[in-house]
Amino acid sequence: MKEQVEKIKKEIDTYKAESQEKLEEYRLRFISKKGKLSTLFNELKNVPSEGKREMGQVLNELKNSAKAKFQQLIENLEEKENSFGTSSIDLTLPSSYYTLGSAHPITSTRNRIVSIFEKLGFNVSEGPEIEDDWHNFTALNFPPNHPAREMQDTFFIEKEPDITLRTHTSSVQVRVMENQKPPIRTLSPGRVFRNEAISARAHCVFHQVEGLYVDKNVSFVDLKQTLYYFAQEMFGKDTKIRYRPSYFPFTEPSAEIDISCNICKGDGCNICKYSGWVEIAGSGMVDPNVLANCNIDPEEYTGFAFGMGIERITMLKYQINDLRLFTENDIRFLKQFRTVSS
Ligand code: 2NM
Repeated sequence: MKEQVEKIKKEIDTYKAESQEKLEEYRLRFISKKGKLSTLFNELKNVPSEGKREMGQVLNELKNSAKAKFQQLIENLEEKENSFGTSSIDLTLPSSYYTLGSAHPITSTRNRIVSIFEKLGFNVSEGPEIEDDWHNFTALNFPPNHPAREMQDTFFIEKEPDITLRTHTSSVQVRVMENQKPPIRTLSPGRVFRNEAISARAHCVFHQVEGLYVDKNVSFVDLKQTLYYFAQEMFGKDTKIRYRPSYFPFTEPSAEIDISCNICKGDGCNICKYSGWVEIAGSGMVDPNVLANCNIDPEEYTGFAFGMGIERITMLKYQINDLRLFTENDIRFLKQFRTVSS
């Protein structure tokens, strides 16, 4: 048995592993459960008892040095593979392909809108999606019998007639006005909910951005210039803008804002229904009642506000003709938007 030990010792001492395969071969041959050392340990029981102790020690030493040698072989091989020139890794091969995700078009439009208004000094305010009647309707000057307060238009929380899913993000701005003194320049992007059947043009969950500017001497001119700047930044320098009189409970006077159709450049197409203009937002001067409801003195301060649908802006910008595409998560649709969210 002694000769066997000597022979294996020599084999181990002279073993060289130039590759992973050789390294594995070493492990299998010497130190695995079926390796030569295990076999020797099994034979220990046949050694006469006077020599057993000594032989046990010899085998243990052999086992330790075999393991130490294994570590040494691993280190040598790693060093060899990492050293430039002799590396088994081919640095000239093309790198593996990264599949980067991309922002949802609604997210990138939201970010784009926010960054345009941030340049004008607007900050971002957010608020709850589940609202009370005061913040969603009453403070915003909706009369008690206004049709928007009906079940067909608004989602009410069951058995809680006072609690709704917000139908616009103006509710966030009521909270800002209640908690903050003018000057206020704030933008409220967020999800809103209306009780509507889903179609190519309507959805019960969609996204809005509302803007609010309250200070001394804020006028309709400020509103016009602000939204003109937005339209040009969002849709290009040759974008024209027009205002049509309208009505909202929370603004007086109120106006709807159209931009020149950026698809046909005013020549007429089915997006603008051959009018050359497309609607992008509603707006107006904040009704004095709304300011008073939020403890802002309407004698001292005036304000303008506007609201737009993020889906609508995205559809106009990318010529998307069906609102449902935004929520179906069809990867072929989403992959067309490579913009990474900022
Ligand atoms: C719109 C149109 C016009 C609006 C009003 C307010 C607030 F809180 F100041 F009263 N926020 N947003 C507003 C005004 C929203 O969306 C079509």
